[in-house]
Amino acid sequence: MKIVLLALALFMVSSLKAEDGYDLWLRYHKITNPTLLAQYKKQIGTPVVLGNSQTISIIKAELSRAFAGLTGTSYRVLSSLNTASSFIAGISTSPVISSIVKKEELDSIGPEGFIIKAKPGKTIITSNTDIGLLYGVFHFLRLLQTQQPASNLNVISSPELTLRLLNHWDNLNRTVERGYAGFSIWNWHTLPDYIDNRYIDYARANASIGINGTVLTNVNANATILTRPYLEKVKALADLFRPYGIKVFLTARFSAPIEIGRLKTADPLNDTVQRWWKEKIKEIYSYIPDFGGFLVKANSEGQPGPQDYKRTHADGANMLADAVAPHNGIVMWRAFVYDPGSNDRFKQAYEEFKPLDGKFRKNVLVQVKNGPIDFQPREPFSPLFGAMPQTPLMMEFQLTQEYLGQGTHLVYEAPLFKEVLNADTYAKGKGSTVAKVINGSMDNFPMTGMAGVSNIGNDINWCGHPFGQANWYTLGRLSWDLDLPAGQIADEWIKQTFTSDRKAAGVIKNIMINSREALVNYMTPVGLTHIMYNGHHYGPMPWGNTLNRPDWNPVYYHRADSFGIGFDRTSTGTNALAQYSKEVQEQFSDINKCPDEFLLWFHHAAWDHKMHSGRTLWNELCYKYNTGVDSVRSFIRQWNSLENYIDEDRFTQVQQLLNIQLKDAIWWRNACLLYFQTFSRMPIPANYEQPDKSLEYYKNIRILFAPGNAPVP
Ligand code: BDP
Repeated sequence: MKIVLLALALFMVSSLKAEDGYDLWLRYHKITNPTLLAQYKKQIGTPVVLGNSQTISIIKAELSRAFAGLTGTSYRVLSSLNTASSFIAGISTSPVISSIVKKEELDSIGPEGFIIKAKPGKTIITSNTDIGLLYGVFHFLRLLQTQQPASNLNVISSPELTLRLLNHWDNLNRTVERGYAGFSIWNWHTLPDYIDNRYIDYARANASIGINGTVLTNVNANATILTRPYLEKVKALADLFRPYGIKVFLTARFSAPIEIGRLKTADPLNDTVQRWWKEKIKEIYSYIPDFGGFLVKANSEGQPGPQDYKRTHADGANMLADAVAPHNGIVMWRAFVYDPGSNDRFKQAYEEFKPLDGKFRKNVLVQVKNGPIDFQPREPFSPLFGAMPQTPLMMEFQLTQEYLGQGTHLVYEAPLFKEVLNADTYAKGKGSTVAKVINGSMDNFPMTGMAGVSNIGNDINWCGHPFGQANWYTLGRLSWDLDLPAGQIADEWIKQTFTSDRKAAGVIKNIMINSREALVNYMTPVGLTHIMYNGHHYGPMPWGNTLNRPDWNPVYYHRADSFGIGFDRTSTGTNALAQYSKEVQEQFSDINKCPDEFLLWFHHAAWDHKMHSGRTLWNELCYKYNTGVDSVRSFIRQWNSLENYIDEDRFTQVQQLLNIQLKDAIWWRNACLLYFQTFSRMPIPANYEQPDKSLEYYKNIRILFAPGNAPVP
């Protein structure tokens, strides 16, 4: 008996081929459950894909590849119907489809939606366009890969947001600002002549999760991208991406008319400047007829912008919007601004943008980071959401984990994203969630969007950390359907990426779902924020106080002193809370009612302040920092239990990274508690691990070359 079990275990281990992660969630491994396999084979039967276009060819190739992988049998995907056709994909105009799918159903799904109907032995996938069909096919393949029943389906699906975009912070020299997965995948040097296969796999991966646009270049923009040789390179990418439904966007450096146009000014109200942009944009569209438009970072962190000429953000955005409008282009104008003069960085975006509500052209969206500061482990929602009813606001999330352990910490971000989307702005009474602002339903905007700052690089597995892929996956799935629960997205991703073994998938999910809170606990519990190392933001530096701008220094954010810790944003402090609606203010303004996890965001609380947990604030900090470390220990134990379920390469890779994460979590805990203790003068309760090094030791740690801290080109 023992020998049989051993043989079985050995077989399981050796049957797991080493994987490098390149295939992402599109692995199409063979279905091992015989009942399901038989059912799928019956549904596939003789497959046919109707139509004729580049996208249709892509669909056929994907189906052949997927069906062969999933069933272990090769299929020829036919182009025309015959009596045996059992799997039919085609757009709605083909008669065989219109006889099965109702017109109202087709009308309801718009240009990108799809319909899947299946009964035993017959599957129909349809849509109004080839791109919708591609999405439908990928949805069907997702059902098979996640081992869902496929013989009785009635799926009618369309995207909730119109713009579902990746924002690459990629420089032309291939460094990636805040990139932790190697260099940029865009090889500008060899484009347009050399087409890396990775460009196509990138497009496939995005299409498989509904991402329909990509901003290729860094928000800290380089005007060179708008010159002819580079436009030829951009065109090559746009041509490749088009049949996958992906539009290309660029960042526009506001001073481009001076830098590459040899004008004396970039004043948006100057005729010559306006004309220059119109001509430049005409030129772009001559290369890329469906160019999406621009993403702009202006008058932020030293970037040029309309305020250099005493004009407003609206003046700047509208000038570009007018120039792209004749070509159906759009402008995404970022609200990430924080003037050095402001008394609270939290308030700046609202102060600059709220007065401009209603002043933007119809083809402008204002792109707002999820929180008021900067992609912290936990932030309250940005007060701009709900405050600009006459302006479509896009969500900007950060997939790359600049402040979340970068390429070495396992952090599944969907719980963070959901927390923000579900937050209630009360802008129009109870239930005015951020999701409803973003999806346009609250103020009736037809154009809506969500952007994820990309975590993709040229590492073999795309995202550096094998679990980084889950955050890319989340962006696509969530911008298609904001209601998708974080747990469901994780389930899908795990089954496609690692294993559909119930027990193993459950363990991985448990790690993922708890990972973000674990990170908050060992980095910035109780509402602490921005206490990372200067510049590259890797590791703790709560004592940081040497940078010129106060609001770049950690001490600005935590304000620890002998009385207590935290940033008073109530009426006795900077009154940033006043930017929220009354109901939101009420949740946070009373120090005794404010939820523990946001306490130090809004209050300067005494060290012995009584938390809801019953502990004093100091003891709560000790508790949370230790809980965070313990969580990582438990992730390691859980992961180690998966050795027989995951291929050796990825198993070992994640194992090693989790060990780094534990070292870092302990570093964070010890450094922060020792430092804050110099103010609280209270002991770390004896039931917790005591730091084994001194504060001086932690202060002397120098991380000089953390990745991603790319200088602006
Ligand atoms: C901050 C990053 C910086 C970006 C900036 C932005 O540290 O590298 O340029 O955001 O969003 O988080 O513009």
